[in-house]
Formats: sequence, C-alpha cells, structure tokens
Amino acid sequence: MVSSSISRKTQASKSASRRETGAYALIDSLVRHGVKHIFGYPGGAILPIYDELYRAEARGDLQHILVRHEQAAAHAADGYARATGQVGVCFATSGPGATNLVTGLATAHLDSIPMVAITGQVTRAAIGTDAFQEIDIYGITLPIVKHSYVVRDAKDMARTVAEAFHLANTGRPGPVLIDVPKDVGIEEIDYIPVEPGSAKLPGYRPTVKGNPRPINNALKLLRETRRPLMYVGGGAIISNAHEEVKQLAEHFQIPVTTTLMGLGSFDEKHPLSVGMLGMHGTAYANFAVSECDLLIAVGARFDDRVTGKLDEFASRAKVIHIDIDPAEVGKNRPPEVPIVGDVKTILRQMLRRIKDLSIPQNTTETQEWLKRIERWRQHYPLIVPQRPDSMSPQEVIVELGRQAPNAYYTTDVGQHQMWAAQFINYGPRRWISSSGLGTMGYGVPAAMGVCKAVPDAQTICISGDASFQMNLQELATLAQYGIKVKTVVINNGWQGMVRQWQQTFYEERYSSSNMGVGSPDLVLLAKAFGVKGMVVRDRSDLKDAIAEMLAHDGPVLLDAHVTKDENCYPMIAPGKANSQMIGLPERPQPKQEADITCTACGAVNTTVHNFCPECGHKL
Ligand SMILES: Cc1ncc(C[n+]2csc(CCOP(=O)(O)OP(=O)(O)O)c2C)c(N)n1
Ligand SMILES: [Mg+2]
Repeated sequence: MVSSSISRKTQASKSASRRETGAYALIDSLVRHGVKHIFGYPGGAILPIYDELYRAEARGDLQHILVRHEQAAAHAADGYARATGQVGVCFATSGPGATNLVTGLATAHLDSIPMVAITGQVTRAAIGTDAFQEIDIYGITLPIVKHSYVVRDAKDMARTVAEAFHLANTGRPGPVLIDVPKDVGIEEIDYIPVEPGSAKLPGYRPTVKGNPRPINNALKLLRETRRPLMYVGGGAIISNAHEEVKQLAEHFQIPVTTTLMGLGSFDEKHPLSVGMLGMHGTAYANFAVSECDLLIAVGARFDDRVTGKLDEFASRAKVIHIDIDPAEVGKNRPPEVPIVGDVKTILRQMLRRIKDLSIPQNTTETQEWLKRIERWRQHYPLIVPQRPDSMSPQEVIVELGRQAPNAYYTTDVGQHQMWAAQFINYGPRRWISSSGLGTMGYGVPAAMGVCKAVPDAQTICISGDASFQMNLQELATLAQYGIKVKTVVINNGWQGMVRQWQQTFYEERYSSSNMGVGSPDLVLLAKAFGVKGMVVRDRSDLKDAIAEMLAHDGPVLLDAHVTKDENCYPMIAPGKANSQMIGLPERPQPKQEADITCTACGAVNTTVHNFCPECGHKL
C-alpha cells in the first residue's frame, strides 16, 4: 500500500533520523501508508498539521479536499474506503470540528468501515481546563471507534499512525481516531519513519484461518441438507469473497440471499440468487429463510432488521456461522457450527476440502427446494408500480440501473434506499449505503469519496428530498473540485419512510414528516452552487433525462418528482416474523404452524404460510 508517488524528500528521510515536527511526522506517515486523498476542514488546533499538509500538497504527495462540513469529511472517507477497501482519512479541528465527525465515525463503526480520523486538540498544558474549543473527543467517541489515541509526544506519531492503519483495516475493520494536541504538531523530534505493516501489537491477533474441525462439521451438514440457504453479509464484501461465495453456492446448489450490507457479493441475475432478505427484502428470500433447514451465515450478524422476531428467524434451521469477529458468533443466534476467521480464507478452506475429499457436486438434493423458491418468486415478485398520473420512485431507480449498470451507487436513507436495494443489481463494492446507523445525509459526501477513489467510474447518489437537505452544502465541494457525482433526488415531498410508518402504525397521524413547505427549488439550488441542475416529472422524459445527466462531464443534480404516497413493500413490521410480510400482492395472512393438506396438490405441509409451499395454492 506504499504510495508510488512518495516524493524524493520523503524517500530521503526513509532511514536517517532528522529533526522534524510532529505534524511532519504525521503527514509523512500518511503518505507512506499510501494516502492520496484527505477529506477535511481546518481550524485553530489543527493548523500546524494543515501547514504541513500545504507543503505536502505542493510537493504533489497527496490532495486535500475541503468539504463544507466535517460530517461530510467522515462520510467521504467512508465512501472512499467502501469503494476500494483501503483506509479512508479525514481531518477536523478540535471542539466543534471534532464533534461534527461523530455521526460519520458512528456510521463507519456500525458498518465496519476502515477509517482513520485525525482531530486537532488544544495544547497539552490546556487539556482539562475547558480551553477554547476543547472537547474530550477521545471520550465522546470511545463507544463508536475500533480504537483511539491521544498523541502525547511527537515521538509517538509515526508508530501511532502505523498502528491506526493496521487496526483500522485488519480483523473486523473499523474507524480509528487520532487526537493530536496542537503543540505536539509543532514539537520537533528526531524523526524516524515507521513503515506500513510494521506495527507491533502483541495483544491484537485476529484469527484469519478457520479451525479445520468446524469446517469438516459444516461440510457434513452441507452434504445432508435438503433446504439450505446462504445468508451473506457485509463481511463477504470486506474480504472480497464474492467468487468463493459463488463457488460454494454452485457446488451444493444453495440459494443465496444477501443483507443490505452484503448487496453486490452475489450476482442477483444468477439463478441461485433470491435477492435481499429482511424488513424490505424479497418475499421469496424471507419465505426461504423461514423454511430452510440449514442457514449458512457468511459475514453477517443477525441484525434485527434482518431477523425480525428473532425466535422465529430460520427456526427450522441449523446454523453455520462464519465471521471474523468472535463476538458476533452466537451474539443473537447460537450456531450449531461456529467458524471464526476471515470469510474468504474460510470459504477457500472449505472449497479445498471439497476437492480433497472429492465431495461430488450436488445436482439433485436441493432441486425440490429451488423449485419451491421459484414458485414463491413467481407468486410474489417485486413490483414496479406504473401510476397513470405520476412517475413512481421505482421506475426512476429501474431506469438508472438500466442505463448505468456498472456505476458505483451511494444512497441516503429512507424508502429510496430500500427501492435502490431492491431494483438494481450491483457488483461487489458498487453498493455504498449507511446500513447499520441509517444516516440521512450520507449519500452525497460518500459519493464524493467514491468519485475521488475511482475517478474513471460513474458515481451516482440516489437520495431522498429530506436526506439530501441534510448535507446539501457539499454541492459546493463537488463544484470546486469538479467531482462528477450524479445525484438523483427521489423527490416525494415527504420523509417517505416516516410517512409510511405513520400511515401503517400510527393511524395516519403525519407528525412532522411532510417536506413540501420550505423545500428549495433544487434546480435553482444547483445553479447557485455552479452545478448542473435538472428536473424530471413525467415518465415520457425519464429516459432522456437520465441519459443527459450521465453524459454530462461534471456534477449534476437531478430532481425526480415521483408519486408522493408510494409505500415500500414487502415490509416486515417490527417484532414480527419474516414470514409475516405486509404489502404482498395477495396480502396473505400467515397461518399458525400446523399440518395442512393442500386441496390443490394434496401435499401435507407443515407451514407458517397461507399458501402451499409445494404448488403455491392458497390454503
Ligand atoms: C440523521 C437522521 N435523522 C433521522 C432519521 C430517521 N429517518 C429515517 S428515513 C427518514 C425519512 C427520509 O426521507 P427522504 O430522504 O425524503 O427519503 P424517502 O423515505 O422519502 O425516500 C427519516 C427522517 C435518520 N435515519 N437519519
Ligand atoms: Mg422523501
């Protein structure tokens, strides 16, 4: 990961120690760790570091992107990391600058994103005196970082950076905070660089390889199963395991469902794909999880938005749980076979064992099961509404996916996020969305980070009218640096997801969820920032509008006016079982588990559904 663009000056300092400041040590260490872009915002306590940054930029070692709000710096670093798998870096000053990073750190923490955040701090002597812009950011962020440091001596700077990068991007990744008192940045030391990968942390040794015994046990279960389901989460994306997931699924003919974080780990056009599961997952994925006899959880954490009522989640299944974080294994659901380690490594071990033992390819045992899932798919497909008087949000998203199938997509949070998850088939690392924290305002700055990381790719942010307004100031950053993010605002005039919950669970009392009054004219707004603004209201103009947006060589804001009261279905109400979805085309009422004879095909089923799992007939 060492940058090839390390300048001569930096190279020269490689071995010889010489007098340098703490700020120099910091910037030099970042360059040595391959950092090309830093997203940040200056202020008093971090000025010594920005002064050194100025010199590094002048040398062409890296580029600083001046965001308009520190929250955006954190999200941009996060997007950068998700698109590349490399550590994203952001800077903020002490006090309000640092607290503005908090939401971004929490977002990265919940989704296990490698990030290093560097904050300025008041001078060492002033710490604890309530000095101007003093805040204990180390303390504030303790529960939302993987690790954190206050650098108390400039001599520790290079080692601290090396450790922070190592911690952020090994084991289960996560954000690491480095708080730097102002005078540590100015302090001169005999600087000895620390090379990447040389951090010594004897107490930190994440397990990478899986234990052979549970791997054998897992293979035994895989040979016996008739109704298996692979449930693949963000861990598979992080460890770049999409190829191994595919090989294992194909070998045993296992259908594959992904979580919101796992989107992109398995091609949804593959015949074994059942799409996303969980609260707004496909009906067939949620039925499959309710009926499977073996659940292979791969880098997933049994999140409540996935499991619904935990007792009833995959209640007929044995569980194999593969995860790098031992704390996740058994946290929500005790597995029959726990395997701790890196997902890709473990899947490779399993595939090797299959070869060594000549375990034959399964072509028959799961066929009945796959046919059942296919019938559910036919019965309960995802639906794109075509209203006579308005364009539906789903239509806009489908058209985007059609015209830009290989783009990197970021989203904000709400209905548009769920529709984006449902209707576009993403490649690995092409789906970038705040999943665990559900952070509105994430989409545009994250897209900025993606665009800097992969400048030759198309980057599209699918936003909502409410979410977009949470970080719209970043249009200025896009304009300043010519960052070619295409933002599509799915404009329904509401906090649509809140409106849907109020309609469904609060007897249509729409408390503070309408965004109609006070919303800006987005085309004018874009213009004010020097960004191309477009609006589309009619289905007949949609195709051309998206084509024009994609063809524009610069940032674009497309305001897509859609049906105001569309609801996102299927939906599992909170606390309900996955099989009890609402909003299905036939709106089935779930039955109690019991033996039921189907009047159409005669099959005797033990089913929680109100249709025959064999032939799909209504029971
Ligand atoms: C920072 C933040 N505040 C509040 C929420 C709660 N919330 C979740 S979705 C949503 C509405 C989002 O509206 P919009 O961006 O217009 O998307 P839509 O649902 O209409 O597609 C709200 C308020 C949140 N997730 N994040
Ligand atoms: Mg909205």
